[in-house]
Amino acid sequence: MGKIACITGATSGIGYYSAIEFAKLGYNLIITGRRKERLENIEKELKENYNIKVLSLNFDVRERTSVEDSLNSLPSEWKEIDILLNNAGLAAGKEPIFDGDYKDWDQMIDTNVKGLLYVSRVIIPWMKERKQGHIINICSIAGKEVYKDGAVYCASKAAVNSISQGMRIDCNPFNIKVTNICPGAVETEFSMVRFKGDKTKSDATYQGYTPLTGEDIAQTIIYCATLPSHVCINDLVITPTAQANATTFHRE
Ligand code: NDP
Ligand code: 8X3
Repeated sequence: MGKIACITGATSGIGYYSAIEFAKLGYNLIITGRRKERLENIEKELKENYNIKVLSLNFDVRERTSVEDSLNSLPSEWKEIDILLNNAGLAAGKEPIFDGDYKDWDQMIDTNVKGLLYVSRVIIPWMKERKQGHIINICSIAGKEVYKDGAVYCASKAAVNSISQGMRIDCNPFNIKVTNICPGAVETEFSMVRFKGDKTKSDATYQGYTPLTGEDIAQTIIYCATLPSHVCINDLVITPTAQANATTFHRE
């Protein structure tokens, strides 16, 4: 049935734009997210605009049983997944560790780390069986460097960084590529989620410079996904030109 990409967190931002870029290349898509109506609208949009098949799976990556039941219920032809884009994730809150909210910590660790593992645990054996596949994990520059008031988000992404390395080693005998992508500032719903709807704080994140867009990261993902079969980008850090590292921005 042609190539298949499975994208977690396709209801907005990087995941949404990646779905569009993969659709342009003719990939059939499995798209996931918690917001059911959005997911269904995106499924409709993709089917109308591109000549591809789309399946939407509405689950929370933190709920292991839902992840397993949902993915395992896929028809067998849909299990032949070529690309797994582990993108679903978030930051919740930004404060010193001693003021941190337990619920935010749980949400970040459960989503960014455990959710990514739950999805991968189901899909990797299918890739292993077919001796082909490409896992693209959306990490962050926060997985490479720690910044003030971001200890737990940074730790969750440092875990993704390590998991990507471990996956690459374990999947190495099975012709499975693993790419870890670490973006700096990308203007999506990310900051509105992090600051819990505080638009002033969210807007301030992107003030005085041109941030990356979801499309920029989607195109980078496509670059990694379309290289010859013997070439694998292992690790890629991408920032706006105005961002030198996790904390240094040139703002006008
Ligand atoms: P968005 O908030 O726009 O998108 C996040 C996506 O993740 C949404 O589709 C959301 O879907 C999904 N998601 C969040 N929690 C869950 C959950 N528990 N179960 C299922 N899906 C979930 O942000 P981005 O596009 O920016 O973020 C995508 C990834 O990129 C994240 O992993 C983020 O950490 C990472 N990243 C972002 C950067 C940035 O500056 N924006 C920079 C570096 C990395 P729904 O709410 O429908 O469930
Ligand atoms: C998102 C980028 O710098 O806000 O992962 O952590 S940052």
